[in-house]
Amino acid sequence: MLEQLEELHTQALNELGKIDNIAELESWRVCYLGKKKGLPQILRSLSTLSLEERKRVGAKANEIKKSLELILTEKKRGLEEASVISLVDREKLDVTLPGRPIPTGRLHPITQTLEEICDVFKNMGFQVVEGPDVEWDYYNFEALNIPQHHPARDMFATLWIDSEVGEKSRLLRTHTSPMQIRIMEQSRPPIRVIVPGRTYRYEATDATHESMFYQVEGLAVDENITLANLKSTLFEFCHYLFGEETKVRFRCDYFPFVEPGVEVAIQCLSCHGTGCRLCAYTGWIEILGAGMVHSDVLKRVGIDPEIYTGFAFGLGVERIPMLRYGIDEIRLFYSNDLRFLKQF
Ligand code: FA5
Repeated sequence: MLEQLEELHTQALNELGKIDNIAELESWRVCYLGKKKGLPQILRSLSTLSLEERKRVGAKANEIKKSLELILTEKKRGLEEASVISLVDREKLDVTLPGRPIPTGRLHPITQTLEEICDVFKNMGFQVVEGPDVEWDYYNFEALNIPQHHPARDMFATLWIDSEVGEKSRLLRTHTSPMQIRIMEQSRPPIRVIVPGRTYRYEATDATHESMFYQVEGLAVDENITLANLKSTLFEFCHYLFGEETKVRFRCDYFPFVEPGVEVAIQCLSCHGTGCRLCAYTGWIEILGAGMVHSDVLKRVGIDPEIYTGFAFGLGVERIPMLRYGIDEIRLFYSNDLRFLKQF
């Protein structure tokens, strides 16, 4: 039996030498030191021996057991250390490598322009308000002196939501001017507001026309407001945005909800007035329509035109970055081409 123990000891040590991971080491432990196999099994058969032999074999078996337990602990520690070292090695960080840049978002050029426009008017004392994209026929047309069958409806090719005709028909607002009515219904003079927002028209697109575009509406109602106030406000705005030297053209125009009506254009910054694709070879780019609020409009919202007067304007937003950066194609703003958008 002593020989049997020696053999077991040698075999255990040989096998242990070949082990290089924790899972195999555990199998080895079960095999040689586990309760059912190996040494403990041999120790259980001691009862068949004489007292003398039992003492000797028992002492030897305990000695081997202790030696195997000791060597098992050492081997386990060694393997654990090796696995930590290899993990550290695999996950090692090279702190000298350059960091990965975090891609940051940016504001769309039209959003940037809207913010800039709002800032200019805020500095002049205007308040910013917003209105609904889906509008009633009443606000978009009727209340602005454009009743059913009025030829001015042709100026605004409309995307209708409801098919029935009448004040209660819904549409996608063709301009931000309906907000003039909503604001004057809700507040009394003095009024100074601007309304940035999306507008929609059912029209074929070209280099300077989109079917969805932004406008900023302006409205000022108070005592003694004159056309001179409108002109100075708009000139101030244009010079601030495009530079003091920029030529601004102020001409008569017709809109049923203002009297008189004007149109404001900027000399094309791309060709300096000689004519190019951006200005449709006219030398000028129209950026807004404006005028003095019509007395009928004031009466309709309960403001006395004998006491109060007002001016209003509606500015096309896309035309501004087009002029400033020489962009000759409005559709680029909404075609989601990152090569274009990343330049702003
Ligand atoms: C109007 O929309 C009037 N509501 C403006 C107004 C407001 C007049 C207050 C009087 C008082 P108009 O249709 O001209 O007007 O449009 C105003 C501006 O919007 C134009 O000068 C132009 O810069 C821009 N615009 C018009 N149609 C388009 C389009 N399809 N695509 C891009 N911009 C456009």
